[in-house]
Amino acid sequence: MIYNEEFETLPREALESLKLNRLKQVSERVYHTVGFYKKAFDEVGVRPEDIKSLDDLKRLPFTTKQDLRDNYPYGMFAVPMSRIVRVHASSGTTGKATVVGYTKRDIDVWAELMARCFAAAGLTSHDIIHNAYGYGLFTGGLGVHYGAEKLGASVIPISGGSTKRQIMLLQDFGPTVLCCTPSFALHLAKVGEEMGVDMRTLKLRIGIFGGEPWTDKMKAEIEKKLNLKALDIYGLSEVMGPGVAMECIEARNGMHIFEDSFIVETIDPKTGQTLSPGEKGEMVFTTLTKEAFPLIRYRTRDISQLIVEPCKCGRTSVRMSKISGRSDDMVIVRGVNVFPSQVEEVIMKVEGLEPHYQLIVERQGTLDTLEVQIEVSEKIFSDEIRKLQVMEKKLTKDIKDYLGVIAKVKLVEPNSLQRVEGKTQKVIDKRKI
Ligand code: DLL
Repeated sequence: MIYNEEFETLPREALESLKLNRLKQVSERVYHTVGFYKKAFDEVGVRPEDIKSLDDLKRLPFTTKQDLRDNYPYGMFAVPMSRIVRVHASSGTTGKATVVGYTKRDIDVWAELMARCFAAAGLTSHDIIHNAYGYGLFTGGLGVHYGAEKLGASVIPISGGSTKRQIMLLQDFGPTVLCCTPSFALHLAKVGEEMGVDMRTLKLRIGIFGGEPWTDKMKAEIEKKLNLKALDIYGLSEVMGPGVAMECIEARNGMHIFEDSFIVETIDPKTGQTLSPGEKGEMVFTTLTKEAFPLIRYRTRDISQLIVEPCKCGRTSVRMSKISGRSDDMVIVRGVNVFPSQVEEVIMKVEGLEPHYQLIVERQGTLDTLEVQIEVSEKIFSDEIRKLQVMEKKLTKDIKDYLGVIAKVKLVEPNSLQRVEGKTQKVIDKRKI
């Protein structure tokens, strides 16, 4: 079903014209309300009135995650705090994280875009949605929640964790739809199996999974174990949250980008040059409808490619293929974004630790595991083993507190981590993603 016929099936020409009008408006607005953009536009010598065609977008400056951090927490907001009704923050980051704000209207637009996603997945008001995305600063839980209510479906706001209880509720409440990260879906399947529950006989028919990269192999496994159709949903807090793009049930081939709200570009991450549709590159988004936190050419670091061929579902928007990686080395461990630099901050506070460390991410069974290997000084390494263990335990706790992720910490000999041109490789991701 198409939720919003007016925008989702708009002929391309009309869509391009709508995008251009909205781009002009948003450029004008950010230039006059966000100090960062006034400066950034001035630096490249472009004024909002110079935007005469969609091609002129290329003349506008990029926005990066660092820009958002530099303006932490509210420096990029385009409205006064009195108009902000909600704040979210990017998962896994504390301290100078990425903080995003929403006006009442932003929340309504987001709910509508999420409702469109659910309709694209074939959901109706008769569906019961088990929402196991985390509720809180993470956009997953509340994003799905508001969209599901907007569609008129019934939501079970279970949030993350308590796997066994979730399995009980999946049996008792009879949800028809499962929303969570793909790795949690596999985890549910595994724990259910261990509990002796036949997860294939639940009423689930559709799964809406995203928030982290996943492969077609994972998709096939989830579908087999939970006996449902798995669909991909994409989004990021900075740009809105979940619901920037969604796979449709009819084609299940790429995620439709809601172009009346976002202009998408793919760029070469090294040169910043815009690529042609079909070429693989970094996804860049400009928001067209956001009031509180508009972004111009936001560099996501996510690698994908655009599909411009018309889709059989009737939507006229371009699609993006599954995310195939990231152009920086952020890793997502169980849905939490982990930056090597954050681990470094924890390490650097402890005496005797070397700034040489490595994050090793693996998938054991169905769950992601993170091991942090850190070189210690010769003196510490020659200490008795018990002392090292105490230190490892303390670091595990510090990392959990600071990053919100459980890591196994292993202190290793000086110079034992492999170096390439003098640098240790910060991330080794053994999951084949
Ligand atoms: O993960 C928003 C979201 C919640 C999307 C629930 C979908 C479902 P952040 O915590 O800001 O927001 O993390 C955003 O997660 O830049 C991607 O690297 C990754 N990501 C999100 N969806 C997908 C997906 C939410 N479908 C970061 N496939 C993004 C691959 C994804 N990676």
